[in-house]
Amino acid sequence: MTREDKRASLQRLFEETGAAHHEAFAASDPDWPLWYADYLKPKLSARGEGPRDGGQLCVELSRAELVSALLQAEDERDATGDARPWAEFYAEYFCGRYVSCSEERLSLYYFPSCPYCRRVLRVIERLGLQDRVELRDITAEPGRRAELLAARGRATVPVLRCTSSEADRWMPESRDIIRYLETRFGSSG
Ligand SMILES: N[C@@H](CCC(=O)N[C@@H](CS)C(=O)NCC(=O)O)C(=O)O
Repeated sequence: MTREDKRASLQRLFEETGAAHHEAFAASDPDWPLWYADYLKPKLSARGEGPRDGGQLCVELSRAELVSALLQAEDERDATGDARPWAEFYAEYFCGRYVSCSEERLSLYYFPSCPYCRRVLRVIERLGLQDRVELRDITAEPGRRAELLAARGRATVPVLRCTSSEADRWMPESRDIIRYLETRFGSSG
């Protein structure tokens, strides 16, 4: 499956989830992320085997992480005022965070005194990825900070940039980055 196939499939899955939720709750539901997470979790599983929905993401999300990601997607949609249909926005958001491409070049935007960055740097060292992940210190290289700002609208680090012929995606959140690196390059990956 190409990244675009996965994006389109995720969009269909979000649309399906929204419709199922609408059927279950005619009125608004303040706990919608919990309901969505329970509906989505088996269908998003990294190791799922469903012909249509299995293996959508490159990491296995817990229920709590899924709830958190749904809330963050909604927050980002609200903050950016993105006019696309919500399911399309969510699909792009989840793809950016959790779908990997083949033959990616990896670079980490960071600065040395940032504790979240240090957590990621320790994992890079532990997994022996020093030659695999290019380090881009945004305090030493203002051009790197400008790239980050242009791509994400904010200079918060760490961010792992994954570039391939298919896509150029920017993965924020130290937890996500660590899990991605461990899943892809660790002994259990
Ligand atoms: N939840 C984020 C927190 C990242 C964070 O707070 N980074 C700080 C540096 S330690 C930062 O970049 N602050 C500057 C900004 O947001 O512009 C993570 O775990 O990666």
